Parts: sequence; structure tokens; C-alpha cells
Amino acid sequence: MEGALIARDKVGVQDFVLLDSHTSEAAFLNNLRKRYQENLIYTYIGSLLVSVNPYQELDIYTVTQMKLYRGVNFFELPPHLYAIADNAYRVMCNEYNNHFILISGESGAGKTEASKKILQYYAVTCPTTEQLQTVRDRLLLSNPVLEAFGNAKTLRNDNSSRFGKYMDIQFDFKGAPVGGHILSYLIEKSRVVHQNHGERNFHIFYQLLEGGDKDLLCWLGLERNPQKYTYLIQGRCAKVFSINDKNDWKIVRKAFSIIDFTEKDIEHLFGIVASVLHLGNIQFEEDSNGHAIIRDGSQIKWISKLLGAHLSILQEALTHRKIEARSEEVLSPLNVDLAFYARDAVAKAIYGRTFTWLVNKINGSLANKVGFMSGVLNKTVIGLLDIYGFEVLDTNSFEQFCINYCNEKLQQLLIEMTLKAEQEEYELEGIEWEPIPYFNNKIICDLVEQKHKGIISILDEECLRPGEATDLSFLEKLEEKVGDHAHFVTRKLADQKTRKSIDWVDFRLLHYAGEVTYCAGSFYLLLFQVLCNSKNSIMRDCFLLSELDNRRRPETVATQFKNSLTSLIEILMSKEPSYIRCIKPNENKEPGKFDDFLIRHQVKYLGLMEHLRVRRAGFAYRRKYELFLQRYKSLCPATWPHWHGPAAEGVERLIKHIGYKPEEYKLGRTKIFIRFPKTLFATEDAFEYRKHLLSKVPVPLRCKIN
Ligand code: AOV
Ligand code: MG
Repeated sequence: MEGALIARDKVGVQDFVLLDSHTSEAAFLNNLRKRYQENLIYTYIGSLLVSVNPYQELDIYTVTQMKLYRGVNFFELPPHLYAIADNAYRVMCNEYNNHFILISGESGAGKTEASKKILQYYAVTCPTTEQLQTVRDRLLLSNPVLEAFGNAKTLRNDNSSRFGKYMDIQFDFKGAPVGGHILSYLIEKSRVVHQNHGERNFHIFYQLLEGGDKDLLCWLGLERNPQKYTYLIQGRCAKVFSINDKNDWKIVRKAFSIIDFTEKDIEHLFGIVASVLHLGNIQFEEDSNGHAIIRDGSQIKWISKLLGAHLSILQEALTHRKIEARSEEVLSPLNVDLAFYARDAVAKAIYGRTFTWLVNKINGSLANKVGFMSGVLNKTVIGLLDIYGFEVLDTNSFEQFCINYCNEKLQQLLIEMTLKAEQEEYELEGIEWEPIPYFNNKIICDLVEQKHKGIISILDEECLRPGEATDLSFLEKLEEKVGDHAHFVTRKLADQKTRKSIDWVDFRLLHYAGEVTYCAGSFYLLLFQVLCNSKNSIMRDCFLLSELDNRRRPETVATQFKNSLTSLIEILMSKEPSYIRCIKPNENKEPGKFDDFLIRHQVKYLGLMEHLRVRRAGFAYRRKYELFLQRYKSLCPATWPHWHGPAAEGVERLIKHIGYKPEEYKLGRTKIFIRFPKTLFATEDAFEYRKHLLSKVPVPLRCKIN
């Protein structure tokens, strides 16, 4: 007994709900630290999983471990990602409903690793057939391809996701994965042309140079040395200790063949990647009229060859812009600064659109052909959400604004679906309840997205005044319209408060996860027409001619992003949630280092204490009387095989018969609420036992009644 106590004390408790002491932050951190020091990186708060990045390979993701978690009740084994994955899967199979697993946390906290491990879990443990092997392989191999093109080394994370990803895994009625679909969100295009010190461009550039064979590089007109390319050297860290570009290249090449890319696709794709590098090396100089001309024609020749675009048109397009004069289009020469700006805008547009093409291509190969062919329609999905985490850089641009806004939205979803929904439900069901206060970040979401009054609307309005609006006029509008908002720091106040002045081109927001100063920037696109006529088929798909005819004013990127997030939230709200909250233990990517200050901050803004308080005072499980009775009626002679009265009374008889104690449950208006998971598990085991008795199938070992 004593041994058990000591052991428990050393490794802490595996569910924060079971902490003996009152729910103080210190006790919470203590427990997290104890466990982390024993390499126990997972801890529950009820059914929510808290994960602390170990920054080292742990022996807990083996096939043996996966099999251990398959089909086992949540709390019977130590906390694990696999338990969350398995629970969602089992409920999906039993109740034929859709699920999602929301993985959140700041940059470097372990979201992408978690989502990959969950996908592997399904790939290994779900039933499959020979025919479905390909689907399984494609699901798994879509990851290295998307990471090559969408991830990069940042200061915070050597493999940082620079796009948001939501992936549906589709299952047939037998629970076999039969297909998938990916939605991607706003890739950070600015990285293509600029990287901060200590950061890299997207992995694919380095993989190609390091791993591509001689013939390929020769065909693309590339040299192996990344130092030769302007777009690859700004961060001054082309080589990263933890990354093996050569090896990753091999994996990506293999993945392409499994995901069904033709040799032509691959040729065109790398033609584009190489063209971006050539574009970056184009230099401009001034002619005698002060107009930009290209200094050396060699890069543009390569681009012309690789993109199949006419050399002289390409040249003209890089040094001129089209203006409309008296309903006529005329070419106006650019000065050198504008030509550089246009060159970078083109590189970003090409890369961004190629990324979208890539996602569509992968979706084509993940489409559920098996179910379709055999007439077995896929029944249900489990969605995995892995987005870019909240980040604060030295200079935060529009892209950080979008990333952090996205994190606000997901935090809001979590609050809506847990803290708020849970407390409202108790009230609605007439369950006695002492409300638990929490910070609702809706106020920040509104500041960003509210119609007419929010930052995005203000940005849109400014974009409607081309020629007149400037960064400065945008900032003045912000001051005027949201200057007195509690989460918008006006320049005056910021100066007094922090004694750190904000530049005239900056504005500052108080996000749920911390304060961020943004630098307002602008956006601008050229060279469209040349690319529509490109002979490179990917480029043609990416720059549709029909878009040119579209005279409607296009939506701004911010509004597009806002709309795509709104539909993402709708997709998620229609499914049953599971949550994984990832915590970053230190800023140095160091194993075993538990930085109290950093972790306390995350525990605070993630709202984990509030979550724990609601969980401790609340109920782990609830079901409508009808559903509960339907499932467990065989456990009581009065309700089996039929109960003719009101379902609530049937449930009362049933639980009296199986011996629920008064502290274990509460009866609401339409639902039964069960306080502890163990009560439900005992009922579930009894149900399984009874089912086997009735069907005369041998009883499996775990289904015994205690
Ligand atoms: P993120 O997805 O949350 O950041 P990652 O999942 O990429 O973070 O994790 C960052 C790094 O931490 C990984 O490259 C691994 O080295 C390490 N790591 C994370 N989880 C584990 C684990 N379970 N076991 C071992 N190492 C791990 V970002 O995409 O930047 O928001 O935008
Ligand atoms: Mg990531």
C-alpha cells in the first residue's frame, strides 16, 4: 500500500480531476512537472488530454502500444494520444456519428507530431483489406509531401507548419479507412521571398538541392549550393542540425509515386520550384530613363524554359505594369524598386497557388474510390485539425495576424463547446450548479472580425480606396474605430505603459495568449496574364484565364481567410469533439527542461484551470434518457425487452436495479448525468457481458463483472 502511494506521489496523478488538494495552479503545475520528469508527457483533465512536448523520442508509440490501447476503456491505461484516438473511433463505430480531434497549442508545442501519430494509429489498428492498403499508404504519405512544401525551420520550431491543415479520414461501415480529404488554410507565402534571421525557406527547396540527382539539377539549371540563391540565404542557416534534407528528399520522391503523381506532374512541379529560385536571383538596374531593366538574362531564360512562357513577354511583364487609360490597356515601365517588388509578388503567387494545386492533387488521390466502386458508401469521418500555433515574432506581419486570429477562433470554439456549453447545459437541465468564471475571448474575435466595426472590415474598406489608402491611413482608421477597445492598445497608451514606443506603422493587440505588435503591410499582384498562357500545365491550372475576365472586385485575403475559418468552425461544430492541448516546455527545444514560467503562462491562457474546475464539479458523461435506456435496458428485468413508460422513469428503474449510488449521478430534464467515468465503464462492461450471454458467444476476458 505504501509502495503504491510513493509511486503515485512520484509520478503524480494521471487525471488532474483526481488531484487530492484543491484545484490550485501550484498543485496543477506540480503534477505536470512530476510526470514530465518521469517522461510521462500525457495527463488527462477528464476526457481532455494535456500533452507536454518531450523533445526526445519516447518508446511509447510502438505497434505493441497501439494494440494495447485498441478497444480499451479510456481510464484503464495510462493517458495517451492513442486513447483519445481510439475513443473517438469507437464512439464513431457504435453511434455512427462524425468526430474531430482538435489539437491546439503554441508554435513548437507538438501539434503536428500528435496529428501524425494519430493518423499512424488508425493506419495500424483499423481493419483493412489489400485493396485498402493503397488508401492507407496515401493517407500516411500525404504528410511528407505537404510538410516539404508547407513546413519550414523557424526560430520556434525546426519543422514549423506554415499552413493550417484539416484532414478528414473517411471510414466505411466496417470501420476501415477508405479515403481522406484535406482542407488547407493560408500558407505563409512571404517566406518564399524573405526569411528572418535563423529561419529557412520551405523545406522543399533545400531537399531538391541537397537530394536531387545531378541530371535533374542540370535540367533545372540549378546548382547544388543553396548559398547561390537569394531566396535561400536571408536567414543565414541553410543547414539545420536536426534536419536531413537528403533523406527527406528520398521520402518525398517515393511519396509522389504512391500518391499517383505522373512523371510529367513531377517534372512540372520541380520546374516551378526551380523557377522560384531563378526568379529570386533576377537583378534589375536602371536604364537612362530611370526604368528597370533586367541585369543578366540567364535566369529569365531558365524560367522561360521551365514554365514554358515566352521570353520577351516574361521580360516585359517583369519590368512593366498594365494600366487602364481611356478603356485601353497600356504598358507602363516600372522603376527598380517596383520591379523587385513585382518579382517577389510573382514568386509568392506562384508558390502559393502551386501549394493549393498540390493539396487538390493529393485530395484526388485520397478520394474514396474503393467505397464508390463497390457501392459501399463511406459512413463517417474523423477530422484531425493541426494548424499553425500562436506566435509572436520580432516583426509580426499580416500573416502572423491571420495565424493568431485563427488561434483565437479555435480557442473560442473550445470555450463554446466546453466551458460555456457545459455550464449552460447544467442550467438548462435543472442541475444545481455554482457557475465557474472564465475568460471568454469572444471579445477579441469580435475585434478582428465584426462586420463594419472589426479590423478586417476596416482593412477591406481601405482596400476599396486604391491609390488613396496607405498603411498610415489604415492605422488612423483603426485608432478611430477600435482605439478604445480593451484589447487594442493605442500608440499613446502603449508608450506610457511599456515605455516601448510603437512605430507609426504598427498596431498592437492583446490576444488571449499574449500581446503582439503587428506591422501593417500591403499586397499587390502582377504578371498574371503570362502565367495563364504558360505551357507548364500546373501553372495553367493555377492561373485560370477566366479569372482575368472577372470584373468583380476580388475579396481581400483577410476576408477570404475569415470566411474559410467560419466554414471550418461550422464543419467542426457539426461533429463530436475530442481535445488535445499541447504545451511547449521550454524555448530551447531541450529534452527534460520544465520551464515553470513558460508553462504557467500556457496553462493560464489555455484555460486549463477553468476546465479542471468545471470537470471536477461536473459530470464526466451524459446521455439523453432514450439513448441510455436503449443501450442498457437489457440490464434490468423491468426495462427488458421493452419499457412502455416515459424514458426518464425507465432509466430511474434501471439505475436503481444496477445499484448506482446517489453521489454517482444526477437526473436532469432530458438527460442522465454520470459523475465518474468508472461508473459508466462498469455499466458498459455489464452490458457487454449480458450481450455475449444473450448471443451465446464466448465472453472475452475483459468483460467480467466485478
Ligand atoms: P507544432 O506543430 O505544435 O508547432 P511540432 O509537432 O512540429 O510542433 O513539434 C515540434 C518538435 O518537437 C518536433 O519536430 C519534434 O522534434 C518535437 N516533438 C513534438 N512532439 C513530440 C513527441 N511526442 N515525441 C518526440 N518529439 C516530439 V507549429 O507547426 O510551429 O505551431 O506552427
Ligand atoms: Mg505544426
